[in-house]
Amino acid sequence: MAIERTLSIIKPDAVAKNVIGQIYSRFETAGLKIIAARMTHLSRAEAEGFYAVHRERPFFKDLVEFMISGPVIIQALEGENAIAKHRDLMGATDPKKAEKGTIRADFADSIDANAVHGSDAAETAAVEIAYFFPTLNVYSR
Ligand code: RTP
Ligand code: MG
Repeated sequence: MAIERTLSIIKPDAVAKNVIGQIYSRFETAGLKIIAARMTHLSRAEAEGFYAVHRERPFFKDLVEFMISGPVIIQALEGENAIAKHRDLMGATDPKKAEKGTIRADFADSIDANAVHGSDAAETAAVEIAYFFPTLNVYSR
């Protein structure tokens, strides 16, 4: 299986719930290494740029408002099959539909406040990692 990288965000609701460590622990248990990380409060322009693919969707405005409502933690994860593995850990977009034991089932409140983001494909992962870590120094271990 290929070693991949993916972009992960712990969204403002999960940061506010004080579950950063619990979410990081799930990444580590699943064999995903945190190879870059930073905490930031996104500007409106940063959030709009990140979610540009969703610009025409009805939920875009609410999504941007939510993502700038408080600090987030952004990380690049690396591991075997990292993109799909991370999405399995997250669970379905709507926490009501997320499988038991997933991050969204355990920590998310709604489809808007859904705790985490994860890249959905190799191409988007590369773009998203470069968006937030333009000068990524990878600490391979
Ligand atoms: P993400 O990008 O955050 O990892 O989540 P995802 O792939 O599961 O969902 P996506 O379709 O990419 O949508 C991005 C985020 O927009 C919000 N959303 N709201 N109200 C709605 O119908 C709706 N649909 C999506 C969610 O916060 C979702 O994570
Ligand atoms: Mg998505």
